[in-house]
Amino acid sequence: MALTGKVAVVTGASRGIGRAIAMRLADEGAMVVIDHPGDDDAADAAVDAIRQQGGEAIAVKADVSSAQDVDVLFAETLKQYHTVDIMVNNAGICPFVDWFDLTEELWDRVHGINLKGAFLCSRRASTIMRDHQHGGRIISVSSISALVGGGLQTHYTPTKAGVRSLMQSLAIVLGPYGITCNSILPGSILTDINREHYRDQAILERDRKRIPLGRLGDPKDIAGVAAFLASEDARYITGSDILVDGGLFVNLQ
Ligand code: NAD
Ligand code: RM4
Repeated sequence: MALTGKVAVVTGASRGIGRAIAMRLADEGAMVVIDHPGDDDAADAAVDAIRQQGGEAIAVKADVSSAQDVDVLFAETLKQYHTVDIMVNNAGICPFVDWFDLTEELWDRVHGINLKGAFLCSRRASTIMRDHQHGGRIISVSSISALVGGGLQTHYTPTKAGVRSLMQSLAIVLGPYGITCNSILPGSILTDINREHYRDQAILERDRKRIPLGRLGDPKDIAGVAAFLASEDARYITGSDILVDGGLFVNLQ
């Protein structure tokens, strides 16, 4: 119970990696705000699952790419739990698309959710942490895609590099306030974001074989790292990132 009494906001937490992070932070004693973009049933189910384990959580509907919605997210958080100690920027989308079919509208939507969303939430959370003078943790779910390209992800990889870079710059700005800012770089984790892509067994098998640990990741593989970065044990880590990819990145030759 490393996080007893802490308040955590996790974006895009009704499913996948965000849900696993929310569950794990709640297991560690945190009160968790489950942000979702209108995924009411899944968000309510995540809240129920946390409460059944004796934890504390609420769900708030807010599209992270909208400044107004983000204001609602933090107003609800303050109303219910009075502060924010841990901000997890997790919400993200990646509709796999050929470069020549990529539209300006899709480019803007992916940037709005993945990168601007992290900006809006980090700005609000860090302002509260600074004003309440208790420090804090900002943890962003970037990606291995911050380090390498993706042929069907030309709109997406720049957002993940951007999120990682945002955490590096914020580490400098927010260090004096006792706020650490770090990124997690997951490799390939089987979730809704890539389920359709991996329906092609040939692609699934090709990617699995590239991973030295022999399997795609599970959301829980990421949740444990988020809990560590949120904990007191990670107090001297900032501006850093942790690659959680089963060895995929180093397997080049
Ligand atoms: P997912 O599709 O299961 O989860 C994405 C979540 O983001 C969903 O809960 C969705 O409702 C939410 N979301 C979408 N648009 C939103 C919006 N406008 N406002 C708020 N929430 C919104 O996929 P996932 O794999 O769990 O993805 C979570 C994060 O992990 C993403 O940022 C993704 O880029 C990153 N990531 C995933 C992988 C992977 O292989 N699955 C690898 C690296 C990084
Ligand atoms: C990740 C990474 C994964 C992919 C998801 C959608 O950042 O590129 O391989 O499955 O995005």
